[in-house]
Amino acid sequence: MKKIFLVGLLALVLVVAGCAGGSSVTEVSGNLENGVRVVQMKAFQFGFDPNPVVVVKGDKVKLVVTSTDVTHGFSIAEFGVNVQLFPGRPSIIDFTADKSGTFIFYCSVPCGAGHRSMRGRLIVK
Ligand SMILES: [Cu+2]
Repeated sequence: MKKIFLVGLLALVLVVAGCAGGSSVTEVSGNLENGVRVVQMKAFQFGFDPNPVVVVKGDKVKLVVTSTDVTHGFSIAEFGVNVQLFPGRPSIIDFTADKSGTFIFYCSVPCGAGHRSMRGRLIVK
């Protein structure tokens, strides 16, 4: 009985969270500039902004990622991306979003206690 209550409560929390998140989750990130989707991003201990990053399948994507604190990395295995991010110096990451789905991007440079949780989602829709 208690378990059923907990499952019900969890479902309610998820519904409420889903409504609160609203359409922003599926809104395409950044701006189209000369046919390239440009997304300015920040990396910090321990996360990325924006998160998720949303693009459209077929987009030529240019991520401009700047660390606001220490040296981080930025990696998306499925798109062959792995670069270092130096504090205050934008790194430019170009790739074509040629497959749809949800992909994890993550910090690839040990940066402190929360390094393992420093990740986000790239949604290609
Ligand atoms: Cu890290």
